[in-house]
Amino acid sequence: MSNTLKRASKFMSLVLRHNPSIIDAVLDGNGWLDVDVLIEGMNRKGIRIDKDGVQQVVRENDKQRFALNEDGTKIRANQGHSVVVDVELSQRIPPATLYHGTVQTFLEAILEEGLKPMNRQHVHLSADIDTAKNVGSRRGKPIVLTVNTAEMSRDGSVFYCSENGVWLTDVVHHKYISIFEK
Ligand code: HQG
Repeated sequence: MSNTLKRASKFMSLVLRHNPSIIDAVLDGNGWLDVDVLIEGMNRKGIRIDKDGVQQVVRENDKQRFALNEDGTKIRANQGHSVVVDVELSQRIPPATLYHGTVQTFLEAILEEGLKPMNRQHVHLSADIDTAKNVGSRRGKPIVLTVNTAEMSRDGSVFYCSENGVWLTDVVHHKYISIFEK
């Protein structure tokens, strides 16, 4: 993907997950925004993009962060929101273990209070260690935590899997967490 489209993609994450008002837009209850409104708003902010560009971002985004509706007139982020929307996540039984990537700065608090969604709607978990490492390394030297999801499920926790394969849950109590790799 060209650097121009990468920049557009980052801005789309901002609009569709966190701050639609930056282009004077409002997401509907399910997180959708009219593609035309997005394009017009982005162009007003100096980010040149057209319908083909938006479709390319949706197709080629490395983590498949976005989805178009059936007729391609609306777009939303698959997960990662801080704004309150219902992206109709499907409840799923997770693998027995999931992983969370973080960094040393947060470790003490996490081992004491558990994993919290912080600014997002959910705690994000990964099915594989490499993904968790990548998530952690956004902030520094990654630390990978193992989450005992089998036990969490037995104890009544509910898990969702987003369209792009990110596992989500509301909170993770510290008793289900152990350090996989520092
Ligand atoms: C930490 C990216 C202190 C948590 C990634 C994390 C992911 C605590 C940070 C997605 C804590 C929140 C989400 C506690 C959790 N005390 N710190 N009790 N509980 N934390 O960005 O999981 O590229 O909201 O460890 O790939 O890092 O945006 O969550 O470090 O899938 O698509 O608080 O974002 O995807 O940070 O990343 P974030 P995350 P995208």
